[in-house]
Amino acid sequence: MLIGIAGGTGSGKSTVARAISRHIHRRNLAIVEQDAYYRDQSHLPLEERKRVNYDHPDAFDSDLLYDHVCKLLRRQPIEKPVYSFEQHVRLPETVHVEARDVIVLEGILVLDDKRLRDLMDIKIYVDTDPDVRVIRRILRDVRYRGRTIEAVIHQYLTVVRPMHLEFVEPTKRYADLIIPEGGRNQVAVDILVAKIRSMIGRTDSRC
Ligand code: UZR
Ligand code: MG
Repeated sequence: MLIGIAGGTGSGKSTVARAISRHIHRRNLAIVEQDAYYRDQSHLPLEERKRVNYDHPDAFDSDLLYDHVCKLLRRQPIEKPVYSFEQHVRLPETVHVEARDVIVLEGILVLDDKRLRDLMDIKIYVDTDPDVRVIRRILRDVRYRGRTIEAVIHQYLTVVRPMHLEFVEPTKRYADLIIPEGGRNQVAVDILVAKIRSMIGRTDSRC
């Protein structure tokens, strides 16, 4: 089965995915991050790479992501790309991911692609207030993605926010479930875990 988890930057998508994975055995669950499928920008000089719009659906290699999700659902392993947020490039190494009963696909725009939506058994939108999201985003990008506070705020106001309103937020309408506050919402995580447990072992083929 495929579970899609969408939501704005800093909403807690990865945290929900990790919270689920703590309760489901590793042999039954694999997590795929849409972030890993950012297009390689190595053909551009570094200064230009920084100006690419990474919050637009075109920033992702959607065909490769769709192909990999299909492979996993067909019980074939994939080599998941590794993306560098510092360099804005796809790194030479990959991560081997084995097919599992449950595939969790998380990322800002996973509900934007109709092909992916049609494969999903459960569509989730993590809905967290924008002030909380932007604070989390500043802390994360400064700590882990080598940015300055000024750069994060500038990018947020000029690109991240408008793209969120245009492309991310509208996909909420496709969600089966809207989870407020992400991974700290223990009730939502418990309900999802119970649902997933009840579906493990079920097989069908869609692609
Ligand atoms: P999440 N992103 C970068 O900052 N640099 C890149 O090279 C690629 C992506 C950001 C992207 C988006 N936007 O808001 C965020 N910008 O990663 C999505 N600007 O990741 O959902 O984990 O926040
Ligand atoms: Mg994340």
